[in-house]
Amino acid sequence: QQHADGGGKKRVCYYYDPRISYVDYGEKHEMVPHRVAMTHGLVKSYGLLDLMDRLRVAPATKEDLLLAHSEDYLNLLRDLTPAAYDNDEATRKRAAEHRLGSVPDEGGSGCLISDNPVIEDLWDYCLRYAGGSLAAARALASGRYEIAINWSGGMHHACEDKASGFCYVNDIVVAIKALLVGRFERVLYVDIDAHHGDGVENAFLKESRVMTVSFHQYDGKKFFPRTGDVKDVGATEAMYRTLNVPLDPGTGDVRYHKLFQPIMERVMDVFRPDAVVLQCGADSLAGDRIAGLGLSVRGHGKCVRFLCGYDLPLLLLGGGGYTINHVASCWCYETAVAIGKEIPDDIPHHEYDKYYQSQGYKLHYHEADRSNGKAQTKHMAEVKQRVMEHLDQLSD
Ligand code: V1S
Ligand code: CA
Ligand code: ZN
Repeated sequence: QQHADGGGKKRVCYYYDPRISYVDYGEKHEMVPHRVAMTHGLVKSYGLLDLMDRLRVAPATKEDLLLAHSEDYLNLLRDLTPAAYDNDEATRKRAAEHRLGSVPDEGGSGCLISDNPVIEDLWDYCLRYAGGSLAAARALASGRYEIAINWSGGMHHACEDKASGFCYVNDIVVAIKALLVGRFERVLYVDIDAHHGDGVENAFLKESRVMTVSFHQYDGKKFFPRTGDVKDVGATEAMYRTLNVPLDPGTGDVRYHKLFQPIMERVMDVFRPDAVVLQCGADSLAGDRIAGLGLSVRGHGKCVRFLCGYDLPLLLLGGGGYTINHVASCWCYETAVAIGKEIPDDIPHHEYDKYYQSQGYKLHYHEADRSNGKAQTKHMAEVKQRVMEHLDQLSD
């Protein structure tokens, strides 16, 4: 049951490792880890660090990552350096087998820009962001905290032996497995990133103790990773414990929540999780550089507030988000939602405040509505009906 007040004060812990924010995917790449330092700067400037505990933990180990990945793939990630990649043909071939480095486009465009580049300190980066999510999961399992946050996690596309969509290791799968061995019988995974949470979905397709629900942009199989059709509901052993909610480009707050709230209420009723993991990818915000959904910071945060309203341990993770000032505004606001503290719209003076000039130094920026009214309403009603029918199967 939801709390009537949508939450109240909870014990919150937070992971931030400054080393992650120096990671460089390359000049033309859209993934900018510095956005996590900007989020931290904003969180600090609003005084939120005093209202939660900071998790200071060692990076994950290779053994931890074996919860989600093959040993062969982890050995490659550990040993791969830009120098070996540039100078050795055999290394390039092996990397390509695991979708690392410049893989020619499927369409044959000849484009050599890589989704998953071989970057400096790749292994250290993986161990640190996964270590944060693992520590956060363990903090929840210890019972000391009700909410745990790692904005540098949420890398939902990585597969058992392949990188995908800017994600090298899947910290979410590692964290969920830690929750399952910790003390939780059933774990619910909710993914509000604009992309389909395919890596997490695939990892738990046959696991009836985990339910995965992804809301994502979906336009006729053109948008990465081209999966997540409403008809995809998982394998026989755990049928209907996979839910996909495809959304039209331009979907804004009102339409999003016409689906999110009733679907999540029903999921909570029929699955009755013991813990919840929420991937808060901020590329579902209006004005993102690569995705086309239209949530406001309040609309995105409403998903967090809604799930905080249940009396369940909650793990909040980052994910996508490519307009970095919007991302930092959103994750700072959601940190405040988790703590149960109202924060003013005016961004305080701090070391990164110049990044917010284009949004008038306000947390709640405004973007033009790009939605296409009627067509969307009809399609969304159909999606909602299909998803509710799947949930009826689970309740039988
Ligand atoms: N959409 C998109 C997009 N843009 C890029 C990209 C742009 C510039 C670069 F320098 C490098 C890559 N790649 C993509 C997508 C992957 C999106 C990943 C989203 C990740 C997440 O937000 O869900 C979670 C962190 N990749 C593709 O569309 C694949 C290609 C088909 C096109 C791009 N080229 C580089 C690879 C093949
Ligand atoms: Ca999603
Ligand atoms: Zn995304």
